[in-house]
Amino acid sequence: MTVQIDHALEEIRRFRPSPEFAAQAVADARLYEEAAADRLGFWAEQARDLLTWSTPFTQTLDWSNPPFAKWFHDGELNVAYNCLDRHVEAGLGDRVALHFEGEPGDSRAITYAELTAEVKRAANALLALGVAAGDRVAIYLPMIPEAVVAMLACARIGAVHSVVFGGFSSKSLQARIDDAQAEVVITADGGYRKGRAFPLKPTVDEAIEAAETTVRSVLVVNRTGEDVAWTEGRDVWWADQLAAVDAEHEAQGFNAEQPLFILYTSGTTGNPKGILHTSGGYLTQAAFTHKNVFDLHPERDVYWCTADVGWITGHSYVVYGPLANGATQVLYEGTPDTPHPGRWWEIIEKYQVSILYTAPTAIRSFMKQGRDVVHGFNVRSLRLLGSVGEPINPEAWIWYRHVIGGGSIPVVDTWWQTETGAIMISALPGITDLKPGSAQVAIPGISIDIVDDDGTPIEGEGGGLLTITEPWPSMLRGIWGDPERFKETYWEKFGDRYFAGDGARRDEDGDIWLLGRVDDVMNVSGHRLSTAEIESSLVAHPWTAEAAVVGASDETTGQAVVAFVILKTSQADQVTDVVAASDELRRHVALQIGAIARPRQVFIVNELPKTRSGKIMRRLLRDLAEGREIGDTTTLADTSIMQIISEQVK
Ligand code: 6R9
Repeated sequence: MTVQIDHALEEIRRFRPSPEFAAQAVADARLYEEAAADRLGFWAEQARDLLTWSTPFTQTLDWSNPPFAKWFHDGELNVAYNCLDRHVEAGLGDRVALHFEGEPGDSRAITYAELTAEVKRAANALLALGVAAGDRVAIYLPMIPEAVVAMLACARIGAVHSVVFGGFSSKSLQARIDDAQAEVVITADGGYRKGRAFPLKPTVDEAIEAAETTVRSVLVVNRTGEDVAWTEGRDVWWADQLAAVDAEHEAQGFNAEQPLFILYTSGTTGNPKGILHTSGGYLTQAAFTHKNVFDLHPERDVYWCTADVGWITGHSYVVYGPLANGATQVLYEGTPDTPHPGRWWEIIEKYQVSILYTAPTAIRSFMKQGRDVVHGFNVRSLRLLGSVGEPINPEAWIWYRHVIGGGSIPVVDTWWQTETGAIMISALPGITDLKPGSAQVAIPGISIDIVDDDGTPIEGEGGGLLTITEPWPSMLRGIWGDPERFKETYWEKFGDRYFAGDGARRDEDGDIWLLGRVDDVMNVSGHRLSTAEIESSLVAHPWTAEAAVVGASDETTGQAVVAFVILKTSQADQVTDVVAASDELRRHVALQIGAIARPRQVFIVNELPKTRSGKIMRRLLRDLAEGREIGDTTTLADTSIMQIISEQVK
């Protein structure tokens, strides 16, 4: 039997690139032709054009032992040299690399020359602590410049960093230290979040205490100045250690397949997976997509990606892509609403940010507040907007373009994963006609296919499973220490192609629409319904700011759609009768996509359960909708949320 995901939501709005934008665009439509004519030749050319190699490669791809790929593997390069020294050597040392904005309002500009000098010292500091190429270093820091410095210092000496998000618990940190056997940890006394200093060092102490791995050294950045406990012989202040070592460090080339980092991503079941990325291919695709998808003009743009370096988006689009391209960017430590709800727009005005890359969850929370908050600031410096992390509802896309973008600038929705390392599906601004809600097209050199459960490509517009049919430069090279799990998770289902775990469909123009995680697909009376379309329909109602839908078991239909909806602040006061409101929203969905998708129940709530990177955790809502005990909530940003929602739903 072939099972497909049904689709019904139509979106007909289209936005042509303006002639002015197209005339100055970095991307060129010929990229698609070149990649189609000679895919490997295309990537080899990008690797040579965008990066500096200490030993040129002669072979592009070695796929003799699938699914273990090697890209450019007889070449050598130094990733940190590519992100730093070569820009200074090219006379760009005075260009600002980072405009750092601390949450309490402290700020500093760091040029490429300064960042290079700092990374050289940090590299020497790590060497002095006995860190050698291939060793793993755990990084547990707030969003401060030292996080970028620490990552690049590891890269510079061929050590493998494992960045652990500063909001994770000591238990998560301990598990990651042990899995990678990291013997050195880089942390800070603390950081600032939501108007308060929060401690980090005690969490590290606890994690090390519980860990099986013996952590030799802990480098501690002084950020908040709070008192910290100190283990003599193990703990060292970052500033002291950097001051004590030589200022000069010459970057040595490493093999293109030298491991660069491990980043843990939580699967739906089992332990988090340590996703392994290597050097040459990763940096090639990060730099290529950063330049072309964001239309980067490094000499005049100010770029801001709001992701934390603890996520893949922070790795590829705060650290490696932008710095390899010599970009000037904003690095912000805190939350969007501290000390006031317009903080982001204030930062954009202050630094004249021209490119903004953020997540739908943030856009929807601004939609909830209303446009007045944005209109208090001048954000007219923006000329390109990007989205990542979840499907962006067409209505949120329109809001982003109109309210933030002033109605005329491109919005690019970028689909990719921790595992893919860099953007895989996105419009290219200036070339692609934009469609709100669709991630649109595979980037040049990437081969995407949508198939049914048997792996048969889907003809027409039906929804199916998203797969990647050819190896790509920034693909994960494996799961740290677990090659079997790597094969099982991503390759076993179809044998010869990568299974992403997302539902997707292609429309009549060939544009790709992401439908949500396959695990979240609902089966109502034999129809497979995706979460994304019903959620987008709910968000298209003028009352709604945000929505999550799940399938709950149902005696007559197998599963029934249950929706959880957050109303816009401006509406919340007016909607007093929740029963009538929920009827109205149910009717709206039935009208927009059909009776089959009509939610059995719509609950009006104030919050939705989200991961720390802002993705909705539907699994927990399913538990609630089916009256089960709520499952594991440890990855929630706020673990009390489910309690609050349960009470509201009662
Ligand atoms: C970069 C990142 C990956 C999962 C992915 C998909 C979802 C990311 C998306 C998107 C629809 C987009 N996702 N971008 N869904 N449209 N533009 O988020 O990596 O944290 O590993 O998550 O996120 O479900 O499979 P990661």
